[in-house]
Amino acid sequence: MTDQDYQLFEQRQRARGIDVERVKSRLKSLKIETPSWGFGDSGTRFKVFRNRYAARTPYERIEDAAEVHRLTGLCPSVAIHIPWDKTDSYDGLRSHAESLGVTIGAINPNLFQDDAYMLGSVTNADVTIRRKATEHLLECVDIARQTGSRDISLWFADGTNYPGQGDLRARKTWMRESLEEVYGALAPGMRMLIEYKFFEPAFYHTDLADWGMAYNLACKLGPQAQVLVDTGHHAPGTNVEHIVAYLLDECRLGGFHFNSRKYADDDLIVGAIDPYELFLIFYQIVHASEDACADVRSTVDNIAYMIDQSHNIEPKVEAMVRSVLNVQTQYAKALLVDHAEVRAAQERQDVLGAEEAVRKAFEFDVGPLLRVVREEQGLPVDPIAAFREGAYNGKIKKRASSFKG
Ligand code: PSV
Ligand code: MN
Ligand code: MN
Repeated sequence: MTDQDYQLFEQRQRARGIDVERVKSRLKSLKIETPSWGFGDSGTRFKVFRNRYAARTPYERIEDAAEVHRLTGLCPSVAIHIPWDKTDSYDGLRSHAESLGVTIGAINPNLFQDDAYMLGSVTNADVTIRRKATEHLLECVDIARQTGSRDISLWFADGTNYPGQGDLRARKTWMRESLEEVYGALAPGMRMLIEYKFFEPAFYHTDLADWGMAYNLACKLGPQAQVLVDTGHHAPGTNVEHIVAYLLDECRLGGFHFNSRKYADDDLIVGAIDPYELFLIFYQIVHASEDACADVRSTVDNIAYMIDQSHNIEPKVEAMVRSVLNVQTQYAKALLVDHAEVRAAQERQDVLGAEEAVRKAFEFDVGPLLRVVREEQGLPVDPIAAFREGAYNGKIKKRASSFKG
């Protein structure tokens, strides 16, 4: 790739009326949160293949996250999972993160690991288990205060495997009661992000099966409750970008958990299987960022972009770098859509003209653009190569000496 490639790119985009400097500045402000659990040995329903270089403590997981940020400039915060990242001193964890140039992001409670939750957490028919679950959520709000986190990110494994196993409407009420209490404990400015999933680990029903249920709950709770879209949590064929557009229009889209799925909740590298879907999600976001309504624009500004992937066979830091670069690439392409061209085609009811106007942005090679953006930010032009050759890779290799396979 040469400067000529970039010059050509810039000329072509200028000729289309795209403000390339604005595209660059929007790319420079993209922030994607990485998950601590993606750096340790965790995840997958079948088997965890232990990785000899995986981070072993919350502190090391934050160090890996900081390395991803150092390489890409895209990941200034890291989400933590409680109790996986439990520590005696959240102040200490916070200072550790800040000393490495990152902050602690969303707090993810864990309501699926304890034996007590086998038949549900906040929806359990046993009031003492519901209480335990609510107390854990309140503990996470308290942790968020200490870490300076804005978002509490909620995913529930709650559901049933058989008709009649649970009272679906009672469970709905119990979940709302629990979340109302937790909502009441949020500090001003904090948000509760509500994630849905249509199956797994329960298979007959899940208590928050889709975006509509999460949306309804968020509306009942209040403006600090928002919906979190995990791209892996939909039935095949679901139009995820439509859900995104709908929630944006209702000012209830709080964030994303990015990953790719082929059959189930695979936690594969985002953009690896269906980059066009990711592009179309960003197309909706970029379009909404120009909305006439200030509340819609502000919803866009506050979207928490997060990765939710636990790599099981991939080298962890590299897989995370690949993931955030894939997100950046599709965002860059979405920034090249000429919305006036799309609108004009829509107005003349030109179906294929409109489709072409969107798709052509996807087909541009944004490699030269991203290279220049990285150069201007003083970042490695090829972050994966920089990681492979860098000192940090050597450092994590030393973890192997204490590896007990
Ligand atoms: C399980 O499906 C899951 O992947 C959810 O998406 C959560 O966000 C994540 O685990 C972390 O708890
Ligand atoms: Mn998720
Ligand atoms: Mn998931």
